Amino acid sequence: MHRKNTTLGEFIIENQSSFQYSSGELSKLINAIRLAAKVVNHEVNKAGLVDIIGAVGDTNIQGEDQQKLDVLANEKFIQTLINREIVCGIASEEEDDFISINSSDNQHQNKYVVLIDPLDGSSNIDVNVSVGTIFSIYRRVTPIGTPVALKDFLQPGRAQIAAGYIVYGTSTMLVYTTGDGVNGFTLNPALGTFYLSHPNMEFPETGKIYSVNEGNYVHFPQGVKDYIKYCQKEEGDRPYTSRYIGSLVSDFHRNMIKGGIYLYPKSSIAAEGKLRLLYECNPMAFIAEQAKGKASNGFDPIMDIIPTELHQRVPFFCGSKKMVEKAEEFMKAAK
Ligand code: P6P
Repeated sequence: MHRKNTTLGEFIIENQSSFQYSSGELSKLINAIRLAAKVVNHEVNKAGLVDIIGAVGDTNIQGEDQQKLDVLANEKFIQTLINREIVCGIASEEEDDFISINSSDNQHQNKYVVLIDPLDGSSNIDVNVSVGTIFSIYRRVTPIGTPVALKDFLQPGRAQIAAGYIVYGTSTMLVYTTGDGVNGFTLNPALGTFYLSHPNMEFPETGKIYSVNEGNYVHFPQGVKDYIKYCQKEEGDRPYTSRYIGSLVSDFHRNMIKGGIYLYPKSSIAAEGKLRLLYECNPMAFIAEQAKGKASNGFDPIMDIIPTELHQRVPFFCGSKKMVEKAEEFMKAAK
């Protein structure tokens, strides 16, 4: 059991040896993410005070209006990771293609790639509702010493060596796993230090919260419609409560603490759903499974999907194990 109030820095050092690839580079990588999280947190917390709110007038490859904080968060995480000379490549929701990092003196010697959604839930920025950052870390599969390639990023979620998120909410938390459980650290803004506040986080096996954008109900597949009606039925432990923040990180975080399920299904208006496999669903699925929860596309585990494109989307069902399994039952029955 980890000691509460350990700082994130102490935790990384204390647990480095338990990580099978413990060469110190992963520790440096997590520390780089910690630094970038503090920088972005500072900007998010004062967004209303300076002219940083609002769209920059561009759209990203997703066709979504880029909010200024999206662009800033993207720049801060990329710059911090490049400066630390730990990764050989980065993919981001805000970048059309992956970034190959060839620091002059070490000629592609770094062995990790990072995939990020720098600011998830950005539609919430202008209305002061919590947003988040999601990250996913893999070892490269192409030879060290060569430029990173697309196949280094198109790895199934099972191959992740670490994943986590930062939620910029009433407090700022960094939650991550390296495959040995999930731990949550809360930032003390006065000290700029993350402290272990939520050791060994686990999803309750079931819960009473379902998170889905019911505005899309008429467009959902029959199995999803049937599951939503099941959640609303006066029977047994139901009706459940509907809670949908519009920020995956925030809905996921609340559901992991209280028990619940998050769904972003495919629909007649979103053929494969909205969420991106590589830098949203895979990292959240790694965390979910490490926290004894479950994550699927309604039928099969998210982390078993073999990626084909950098920004591909997948339907996403994630949360308390028994709730995801019940939703999958409805999906299979309606198939
Ligand atoms: P909708 C944010 O853009 C996001 O990717 C998730 O964080 C969030 O859960 C979802 O999209 C909200 O999408 O279509 O319900 O507004």
